[in-house]
Amino acid sequence: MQSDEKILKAYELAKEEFASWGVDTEEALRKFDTVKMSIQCWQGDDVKGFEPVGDIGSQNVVTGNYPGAARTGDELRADIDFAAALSPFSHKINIHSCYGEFGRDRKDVTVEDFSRWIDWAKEKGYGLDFNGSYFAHPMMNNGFSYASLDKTTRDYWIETAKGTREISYEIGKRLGQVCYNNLWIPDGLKDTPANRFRYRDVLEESLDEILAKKYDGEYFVDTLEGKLFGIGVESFTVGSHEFYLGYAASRRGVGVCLDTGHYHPTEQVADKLSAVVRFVDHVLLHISRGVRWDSDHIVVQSDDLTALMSEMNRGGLYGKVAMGLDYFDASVNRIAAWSIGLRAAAKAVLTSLLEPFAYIDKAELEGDFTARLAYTDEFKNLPVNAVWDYMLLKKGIPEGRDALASIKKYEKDVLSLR
Ligand code: RNT
Ligand code: ZN
Repeated sequence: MQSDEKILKAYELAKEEFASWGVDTEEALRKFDTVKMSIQCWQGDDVKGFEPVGDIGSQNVVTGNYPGAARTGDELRADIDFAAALSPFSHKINIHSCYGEFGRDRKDVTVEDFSRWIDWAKEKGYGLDFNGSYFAHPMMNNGFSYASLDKTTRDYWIETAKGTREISYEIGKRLGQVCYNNLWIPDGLKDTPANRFRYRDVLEESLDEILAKKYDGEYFVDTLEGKLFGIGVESFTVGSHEFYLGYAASRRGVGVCLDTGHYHPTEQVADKLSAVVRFVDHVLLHISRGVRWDSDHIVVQSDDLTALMSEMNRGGLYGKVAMGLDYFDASVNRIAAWSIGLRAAAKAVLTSLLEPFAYIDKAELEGDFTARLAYTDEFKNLPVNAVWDYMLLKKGIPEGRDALASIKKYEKDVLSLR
């Protein structure tokens, strides 16, 4: 553990260094406190949820069987609390309709099935976000939900989706803050379809029906999450990025969710923000780490993540574009999985707030691309970590080594007894 004195000394030096670049570290820290990050509940139990559907194949492929997964709502909430305490963000918690606690099917759940989540969120000061679960269910029809050509299948999932909007709106109202209702469906084909138009006609019609009812935007936002491909649907995904982008851009009030694992591996979501936010009313980011494909690896520090947050800050998007983590890894301690991702995302946010952007912006305006490149590379070595340590100290959050030690202790005392 570093001594407080050392952290404070290093911070004073870093503060001077940033000031010499025209950056006020205190201002950056104040801004940091306005940024919210949604924690994906499903990292804690490998996207299983609490329905009595049995062990049915899922469209979300989870790797590993590390001991200690949460088995009940109370265990999952306790684990999330533990991870949240290791993160400097203010948090929302992102839940799925398969996490209702009274054993009802996801078509029949109402806001009451999530009352424990809501009471807990209220008590801890978290916001909540919501998703319909369109996977791992007997009514999935060869991997299709409301883009299915089969009417019975489609109708079941359309009703389910309508219900999730009702629930999200009620959650938002009860918590007095916006609840994002994210719609992601895995619907797609292993091999090349004969008629792509037919599937997309069906999806458009289903969405029109699902989204017909309007809700008060203060408490509720719809987002549609596209995807390039998934395991088993390599050739065609009905709800592609372009489909939802076009859909959302042509309807007021509908948003899109951009998941950083859902594009060709060399595409960067950082590059998409400035294009999307001008035409679509709401944007939600799912922060994930694809390794070769949408592999939902734990988020760690990377150039892509830094670029994404940098773009958020440069575009003034904090507070406008919502953010949540989205990955699931069962091969390591699940609490560590949350904490590593949260802390990596938080470091990227802090880095973005400390970036002496004016230097590169000015260089670009003046056509001095030499200076733009030189400064950009120089900024990578500014003493962000000294500000990070100071921020953790001020918030009473353990530094890296201590965070890991506390997770190991929780594993021994709590997780290993499950
Ligand atoms: C899947 C999507 C989706 C899910 C969660 C569980 O590729 O990213 O967001 O990960 O809803
Ligand atoms: Zn996602």
